[in-house]
Amino acid sequence: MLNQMKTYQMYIGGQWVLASDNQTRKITDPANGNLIGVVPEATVMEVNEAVAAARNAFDNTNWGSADNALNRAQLMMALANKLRENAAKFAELDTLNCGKPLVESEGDVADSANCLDFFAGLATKTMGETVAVPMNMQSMVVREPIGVVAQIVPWNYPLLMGVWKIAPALAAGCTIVMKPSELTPLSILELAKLTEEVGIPAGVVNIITGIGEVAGAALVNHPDIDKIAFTGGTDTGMKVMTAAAKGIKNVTLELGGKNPVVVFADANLDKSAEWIAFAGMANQGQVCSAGSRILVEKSVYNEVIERVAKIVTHIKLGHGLDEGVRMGPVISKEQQDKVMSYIEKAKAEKCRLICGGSLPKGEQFAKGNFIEPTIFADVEPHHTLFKEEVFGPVMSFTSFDTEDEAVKLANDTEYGLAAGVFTESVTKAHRVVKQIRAGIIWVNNYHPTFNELPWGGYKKSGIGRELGKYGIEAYLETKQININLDEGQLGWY
Ligand code: TXE
Repeated sequence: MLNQMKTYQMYIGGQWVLASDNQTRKITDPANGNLIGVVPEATVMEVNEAVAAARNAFDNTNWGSADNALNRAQLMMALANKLRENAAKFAELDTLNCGKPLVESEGDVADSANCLDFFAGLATKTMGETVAVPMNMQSMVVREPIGVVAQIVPWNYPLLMGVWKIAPALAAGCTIVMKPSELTPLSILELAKLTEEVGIPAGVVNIITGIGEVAGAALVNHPDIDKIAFTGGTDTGMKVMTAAAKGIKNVTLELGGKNPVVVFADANLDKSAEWIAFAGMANQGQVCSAGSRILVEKSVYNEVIERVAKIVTHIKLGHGLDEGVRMGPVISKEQQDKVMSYIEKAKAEKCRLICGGSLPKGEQFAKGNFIEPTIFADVEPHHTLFKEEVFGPVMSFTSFDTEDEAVKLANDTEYGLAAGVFTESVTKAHRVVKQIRAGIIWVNNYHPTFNELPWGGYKKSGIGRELGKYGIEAYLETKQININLDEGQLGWY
């Protein structure tokens, strides 16, 4: 058990540093408000230093060269193994810092280590092509690392979202300046220590801690950044994309979702109900792919609500480190207020409250940002709850009559990240999957994802894909080379 509050430093150019003005930020446990760490609050000066260190490592060392690919792969596998050796510490730290149940953090740490191994495998498999062209030319296409990348990650998966970005960038041969969320920087700072221990060279991975409006904005606007990778809220994503546009920078965005889960009457309800509850309530609903809009065929509508509500009302709420807890607090008081304002709005708009809807009572919840897992029924497309991402433990239920109506409701959103379909009919499942405009679709399950597969959204859910072979693409440039095989003159002038 980590019970000692630690003071952290940022990692820039292989050095552990404080902010130049010595400003710090207190990091607290969202379950009880306890102080768990103090981190520097970066100024623009440290952002500039971190970018300079990354630029130097990219421009003046062989880190990104093809000669070094095997070394990069080996370093990444060493990092994966170090992470596994320290898995218990990392899981506990993420639970303390962001509130999620320990079983979820343990899964995140295991996924993070596997993600490093997966991309280590790709580090030595960057391949171009030769292309048959006219004019007696030998033409080829080669792939090269994109350069210095700015990576900005949110607080809902502090370690995993960081590794999803660090791993493909390292494999491609890029150098990195990462800014974790100001709310959850601890596990990424601990990971930086491991990068140092395994011998990833100074300047390749740089971590700055600070707020979005200062450190994040300075980073994405920095002229020496070649690419920005961002995961976070849609409004912030727009700002990041604006900065990318001003600098003509390559950008990938992983933003929000208002993800539909379509439940047909022929679904196996014994098996489906738990997946549906998990879709909406995992990680306190603070998941970009959370299945928060449950669309149910009318003949089983009440039965599905009843079954899911029964599961949800029995979720054990508490500190994520406590035995059996499956729901912790939301990340902050601000997030708690935001979620509660959505609950109040749903009540005011006359959505039917099935369960939850309040802050839980009891001494153990008094100092944390807990919210009762909440379900509303009879939520219509014009209701706020149907349209806006809540990012909290709140699910809405809506009924439909026909398959066409189900597809229409599923696509009635500005987002397109994920969706679920529950049916025992394989043909129906395929028909519906084909028509839903989303980047990830689960059939008869929800949430499992794999390092081998692309992750990202349609519509306002983002641009580009992380993970899989698609994930490394985001960190590679493409170069056309034409070699003249003709010995003669050009003969143009
Ligand atoms: O996220 P922000 P917030 C959604 C969710 C949530 C809402 C707001 O709906 O309620 O976003 O959360 C950095 N330039 N998601 O405000 O601000 C910031 O420091 C550069 C969905 O906490 O998007 C942090 O590191 N960077 C999401 C990161 O952006 C800036 C996960 C994300 O924070 C910046 C989290 C700026 N101007 C929230 N301003 C998902 N897709 O999973 C902030 N940041």
